Amino acid sequence: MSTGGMGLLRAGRRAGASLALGAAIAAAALGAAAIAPAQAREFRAADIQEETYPTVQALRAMDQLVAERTGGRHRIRVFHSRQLGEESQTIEQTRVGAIDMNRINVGAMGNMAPILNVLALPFLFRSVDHLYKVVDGPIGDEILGALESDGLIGLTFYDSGARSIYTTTRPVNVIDDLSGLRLRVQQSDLMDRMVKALGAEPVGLAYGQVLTALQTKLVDGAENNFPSFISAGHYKAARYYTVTQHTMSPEVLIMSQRAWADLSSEDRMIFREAARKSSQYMREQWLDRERRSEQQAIEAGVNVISKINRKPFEDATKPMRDAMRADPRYRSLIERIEAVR
Ligand code: BDP
Repeated sequence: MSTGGMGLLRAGRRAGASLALGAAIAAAALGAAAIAPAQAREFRAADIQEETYPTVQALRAMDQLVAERTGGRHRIRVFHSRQLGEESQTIEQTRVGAIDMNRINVGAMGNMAPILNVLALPFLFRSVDHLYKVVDGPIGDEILGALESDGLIGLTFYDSGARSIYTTTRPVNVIDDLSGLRLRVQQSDLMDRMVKALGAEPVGLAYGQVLTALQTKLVDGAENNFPSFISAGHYKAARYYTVTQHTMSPEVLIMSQRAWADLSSEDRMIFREAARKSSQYMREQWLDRERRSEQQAIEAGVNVISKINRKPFEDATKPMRDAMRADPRYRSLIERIEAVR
């Protein structure tokens, strides 16, 4: 939806009200009985990132696609900037059906949906291209489908680039520099283990607390992609960003089973297709945002350390990949991911 999607997004907000009105008039004309199987519904979607962030824009694009395809019967209302709470809270609320849709990072969901830990494993993907091939293909669909056993409907993946380590106190040039540093991680056992494997001390904190934690020296650093580093303001406190690219954990869009049950099979197809298209639309924005955020960091005087030897970081986390590969639930999945060329 390269050009169409953008136009659609721009026109969408204006068209939204008239679409809904049109649907209401059509419904009145048809009579209540005729519309009974396809009741209009507004779906509440959560995203902790701020309004201009590409994932939030993707959800808005999805809303426009859904509105267009359902004649305004269904809409998605996006609550960004942690309006519905931090990720650990919204995940639970989505599972019980209090929130209809949620855009979450797979790293933050691993405790609840362990299969997603596979995608968050450090140094699993050789490149962004490798990640794209996996999440866009049958393996991606398989993982989304598997979320049903965790009480959720997986709709699509969104980009999140690679995560890297940044610090306030001293630069990290080699793995030994991490020794003794307290690093903020997502609230995830896997991320705890990763930071320990790298020789630092993990501190699990909600996203909204990270900037203050960096400023008050509760932690010495954190890890995230360039767009989050900039948009959450972490660069103001962390003046060293080391391009470790230790994980490429993507974002995932999930729906509650309760909301899914409200959709007809035709509407489910519409939601799935709109989610998929919003992900393609997001990808175009993402690459640009990533480049701009890195540039912003450099312009803000952050010391970006990109020439590092990643091998020791990769080696130190190998036992994590081996342990997960030894688990019969994930062995074949990991081997198939590694075999994707
Ligand atoms: C960002 C993700 C967000 C996270 C956050 C974090 O977009 O969903 O979970 O990182 O580190 O990159 O908490």
